Amino acid sequence: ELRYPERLNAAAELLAGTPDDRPAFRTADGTVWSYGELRARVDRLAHVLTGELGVVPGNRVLLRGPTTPWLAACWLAVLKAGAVAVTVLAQQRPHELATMCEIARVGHALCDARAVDDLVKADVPGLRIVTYGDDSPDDLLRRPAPETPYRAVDTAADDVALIAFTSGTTGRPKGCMHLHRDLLAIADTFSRHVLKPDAGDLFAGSPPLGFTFGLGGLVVFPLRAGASALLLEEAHPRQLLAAVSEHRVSVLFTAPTAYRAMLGELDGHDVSSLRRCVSAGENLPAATWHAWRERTGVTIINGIGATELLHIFISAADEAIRPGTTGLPVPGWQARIVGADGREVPDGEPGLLAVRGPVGCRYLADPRQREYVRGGWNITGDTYVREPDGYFRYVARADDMIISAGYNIAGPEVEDALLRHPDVLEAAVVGRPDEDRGQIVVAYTVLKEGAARDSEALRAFLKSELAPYKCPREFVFLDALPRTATGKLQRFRLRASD
Ligand code: 3SK
Repeated sequence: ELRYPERLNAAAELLAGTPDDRPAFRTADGTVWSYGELRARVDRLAHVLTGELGVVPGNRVLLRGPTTPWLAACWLAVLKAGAVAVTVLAQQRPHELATMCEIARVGHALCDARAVDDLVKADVPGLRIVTYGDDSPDDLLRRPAPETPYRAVDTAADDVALIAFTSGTTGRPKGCMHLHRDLLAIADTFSRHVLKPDAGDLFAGSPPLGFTFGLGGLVVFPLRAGASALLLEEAHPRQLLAAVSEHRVSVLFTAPTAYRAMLGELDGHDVSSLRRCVSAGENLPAATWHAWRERTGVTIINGIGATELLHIFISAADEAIRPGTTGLPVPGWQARIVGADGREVPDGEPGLLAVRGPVGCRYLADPRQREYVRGGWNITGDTYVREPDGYFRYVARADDMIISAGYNIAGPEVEDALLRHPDVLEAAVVGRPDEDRGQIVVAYTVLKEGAARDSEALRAFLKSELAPYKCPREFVFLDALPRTATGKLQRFRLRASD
């Protein structure tokens, strides 16, 4: 069991201990911030926040900008000052920002000057916006402040440190409150026991810091291990590969789609520095896992996480990996499969994934809390099976099961089969209402460059891979699949497009 002192400031903890001259953050253009420089900059920012800006413990401060060391430093400074960081994504539009500011009662915003227009358009009453990075005299980073160390506010381990928003794949955003101790707990469970980083590691990845997958993988885990992170403003698959080769990245965080896209671009890139590749955000098909291992020699660490639970709670590494499954509960976490009545279902049968551990879901003023937390267990909304050997295998999002002519069909199983076809780059399979069968299976695919749009060939291929009732009745070819700002597939948009 994890034990933390009653008084705890997560930012102070993450910044403590590593020698001043060790590298903390790097950027693609070769800039390096040492731990000493990071500490000094965080302290300056914390002085500005609590001095000139009048931020007091408990105030909510919105952070918005591309993934840069300054954004990470602002996040640490907000926590060090005892305030609550409210993280959002650079892609979120004015009305979404306005809703999140209203829900979280945000009073201040620290915003990269390049991302400020939409925040201004959000027109949030009483919001004080301070920009950084425009080199103007009132640039946050040029404001006068003492150069002296800033003494971290004496927060309780149970004080809220972070409000992270999740919109799921649709609906009004939900603010998830996370405590100072939660931020250390994700490092002391998943990172410590599965990732096992050391001080020599260089982390990089595509998820932004406004998504807790990125905040954990690119800030919390490297700092907790005294390691460093390469923070990339642009992290599409091609840029990720270039960064891995050029900077010798050893720990990579990204999503299954990016691993598939990188497979098509590996030639000419030296990825021999990669030691750990983490995949989350969506289910990782076994075909992608095998293809990546064949080409790079690295076994991807699959994982399932949630904004509600901050980071990954089921995963496996090294010889414990079973491709096609997500893995086992991360040490410190418990997981089981339950029916709609909350009772455990036998191994091998699908049901709802229920988990509990050191971090729990705490929605900010949202009645959906009652649906997510039932009887002390967090119900993530995923349908899973626990195999007799204890491994957890993803089936579908609970509301994405297709029922056709009385058969239960998991869209992801059909997608996995499609992804085994050499021409298919991406696939999404949904149910479309049908008078006779209730629903029919429809496959949306994105083909690899140059491949012919041949639905008969795909149909014939699937017939050799799947029981006939699972085979799609219709195929639709798209240039790209609809995704959320965090990269999650929006199946509801495909269903609505019929
Ligand atoms: O939402 C997710 O998929 C996720 C995955 C890993 C870590 C954190 C999150 C929110």
